[in-house]
Amino acid sequence: MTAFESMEASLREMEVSAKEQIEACNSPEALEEVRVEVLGRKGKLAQLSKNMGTLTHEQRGSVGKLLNQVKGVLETAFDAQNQRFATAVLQARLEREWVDLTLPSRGPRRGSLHPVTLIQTEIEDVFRSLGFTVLDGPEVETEYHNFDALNIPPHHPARDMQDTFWMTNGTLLRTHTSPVQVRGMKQLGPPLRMIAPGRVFRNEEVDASHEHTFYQLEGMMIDRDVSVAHLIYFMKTLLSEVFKRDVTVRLRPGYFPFVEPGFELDIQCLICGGSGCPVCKQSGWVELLPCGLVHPNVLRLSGINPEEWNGFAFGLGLTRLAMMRYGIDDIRHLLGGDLRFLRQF
Ligand code: FA5
Repeated sequence: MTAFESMEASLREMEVSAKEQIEACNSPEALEEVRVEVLGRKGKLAQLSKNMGTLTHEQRGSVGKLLNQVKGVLETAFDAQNQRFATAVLQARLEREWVDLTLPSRGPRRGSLHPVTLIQTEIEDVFRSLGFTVLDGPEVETEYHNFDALNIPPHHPARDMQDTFWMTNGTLLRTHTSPVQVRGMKQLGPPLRMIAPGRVFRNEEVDASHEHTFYQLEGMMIDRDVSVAHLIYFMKTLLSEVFKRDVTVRLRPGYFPFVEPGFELDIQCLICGGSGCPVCKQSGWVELLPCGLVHPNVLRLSGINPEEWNGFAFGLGLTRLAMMRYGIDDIRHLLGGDLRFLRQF
C-alpha cells in the first residue's frame, strides 16, 4: 500500500470510529472531550495531516480535499449530537415547568380581618341588638374629655394611673375610651345606651399583656333606676356571646373616679387555664372588664341630673379579649404586622 493509500484508509477509518464515538456520547461534556480528541489542535485529524509531507504535490491536493471533507462530516456530526442534547435539556425543562394555561387563575389572595376587628364587630352586633348606639370619638383628645369631665381634676392622683402621651399643644392621645362617654352624654342626652370601640394609647412598658397602643370598648347605659344587677346582666351577655361557652370570671371592687361603686371583672386566663403564664403574670386571672355605676359628678358635668338619672359604664380591654378568644399568648403579635400571624384569621 502506498503512503497515499494508507493515509486515505486511515482517514476513512478515523471518520467511522469518530462517528461511533460521537453517537456513544451521553453528555455534552463527553462530546466535547471527543471533539478535542478528534478535531482539536493536537487531535487525530491534525496528527494525520502532519503525515502529508511525505506525499507528492498532487497526492497532497487529493488528501487535503479528503481531509476537509472528513472534517466537515465530523463537524456536522458533532453539531447534530450537540443539538440532540440541547433538545433533550429543553424537553426536560418543558416537562418540569409545564403549566396548564387552560386552568382558571387562582385570583388575587384575599385579605382577612384583624382579630380585634372581628371581635369588635361581633360585640357591636350584640349591643346593637340590645338597643345600643355605636359611637366614635377622636384619638387626639382634650384634657377635659379624657380626665376633668370624668371626675379626674388636675393633680388628682388617678391621673397617674394612666401614663399619658401629651401633645405639645396641651391635647393628648386618649388613654381610654371613656371620653366618648362624655361626648355621648352631651350629644344624645338621657336615656342613653351607647358603646364606643376604639384605639387608646399609654406610655407604658410593653410586655406579653401590655401594649402602648391597644383597643378598648366603652359601654354606657343611662336610664332611671339602673342597678348593679343590670350591669352584671349586660356583662354576662357580652361574655357569653363572645365565648359561646362558660368562662370563669370574678368580680372584685375596683377604684375609678368616674364610677361608684366600681368593679374589676377578671376572666380566668384562657391561655394557661388559670395555672399561671406570662399573659396573666402567673396569677391565673386577666383584668378585662372594669365597670361600675356612673358617678353622680360625671353625670352632672355632662348636664344630666343625677337625682333623675343614673347608669352603668364599662371599659372592656378589647385587645385582651381577642387574646383570650383566639388563644394569642403575646399581645405584641397583634400590632406586629406579621402576615403569617394575620393570615390565620
Ligand atoms: C380604664 O381604662 C377605664 N376607663 C375603664 C372603665 C370604664 C372603668 C368605665 C369603669 C367604667 P383600665 O386602665 O383598667 O381602665 O383599662 C381597662 C382595660 O384595658 C383593662 O382591664 C385591660 O383589659 C385593658 N388594658 C389596660 N392597659 C392595657 C395595656 N397596656 N395593654 C393592653 N390592654 C390594656
